[in-house]
Amino acid sequence: MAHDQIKKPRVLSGIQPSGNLTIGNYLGALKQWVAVQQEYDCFYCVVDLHAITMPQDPAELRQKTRESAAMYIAAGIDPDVSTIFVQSQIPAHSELAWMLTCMAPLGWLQRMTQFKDKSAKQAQESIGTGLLNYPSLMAADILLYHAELVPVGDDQRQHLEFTRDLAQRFNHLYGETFTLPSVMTPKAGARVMGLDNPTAKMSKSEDSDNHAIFLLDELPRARKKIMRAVTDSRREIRFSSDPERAGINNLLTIYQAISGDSREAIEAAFAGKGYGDLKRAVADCVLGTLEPLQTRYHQLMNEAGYLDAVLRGGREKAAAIAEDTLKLAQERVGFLAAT
Ligand code: AQP
Repeated sequence: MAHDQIKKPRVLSGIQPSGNLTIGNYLGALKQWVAVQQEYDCFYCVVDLHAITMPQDPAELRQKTRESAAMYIAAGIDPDVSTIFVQSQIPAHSELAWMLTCMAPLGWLQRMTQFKDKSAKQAQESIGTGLLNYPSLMAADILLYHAELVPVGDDQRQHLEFTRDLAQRFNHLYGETFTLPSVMTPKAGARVMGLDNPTAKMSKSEDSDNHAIFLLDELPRARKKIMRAVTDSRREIRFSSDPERAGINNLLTIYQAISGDSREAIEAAFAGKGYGDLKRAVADCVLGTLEPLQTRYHQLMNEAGYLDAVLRGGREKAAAIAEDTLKLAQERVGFLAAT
């Protein structure tokens, strides 16, 4: 077999179009996606079915779905190399998710940190059961493509464990069907914290002015947010796991994730300097990332028909694989095939 015909192992990951993408989404997910796209056969989806586990405005959801796909490309995903698609356009995701939901133990789902955090913010009677079943849908996304690797931020590790457990359960009950995926998280930037509250994860749907750097923030605004980031009353610039130093640690981590420098080199570079110097340096490297990304984003949003063509091609390619896996799973479970 010629070298270029050897099948590459597969990668799958996605981001919810539940708001504007943040520097957390970029450092935790997108940057890793770009890094693996030559080595793996990558499938990147905009997970709109996941987004509706929380209330969404329909027009805004449609708009954010397009914007997210465009942001994948602007961040460096090459649609000629990787497959980009919209989750809800492939019904196999919902169909396999139902089968997996039926075999997902309630106790496993109730233990998920994301469910506990997000449900705690709502009145009990208004929590949609989709929020509880979110990990079963995520398992379906991954298992449909026999993905071997799933590049995500730290907050999704638990859902990956759940996916492996559920795949094992299915394989045990019905015979070898699914590939067990491994998680991949970045060395730095796996959990970017809120600038206004560095003990909470930076989230795109958090409703607070100085919380997140959005990838489409105007550059002066992004700089201002960093200069206003919550720190502490000490002076030393060092990486630390002390919760009281979470603000400085977060800024250093963002700097490390973007610069690629070692912790030792960064601490040495900031020795004897003040928090203002650190903030200015973080702002410079964040803006250095945002500027080219925003230019590419606006270019391709202005190119009529381009994004639709990418998503159409992605859907066709992804659907063929997903439908095959779904058919196999349906057969294993005992569904009567249509004739
Ligand atoms: N703060 C973060 N640091 C590092 N990685 C992060 N990710 C999210 N926030 C951070 C990673 O981005 C990918 C997409 O996440 P998602 O949109 O599917 O869901 P999420 O993890 O719940 O992200 P958000 O931004 O917090 O969304 P909302 O506010 O809608 O819940 C994942 O790989 C995630 O780990």
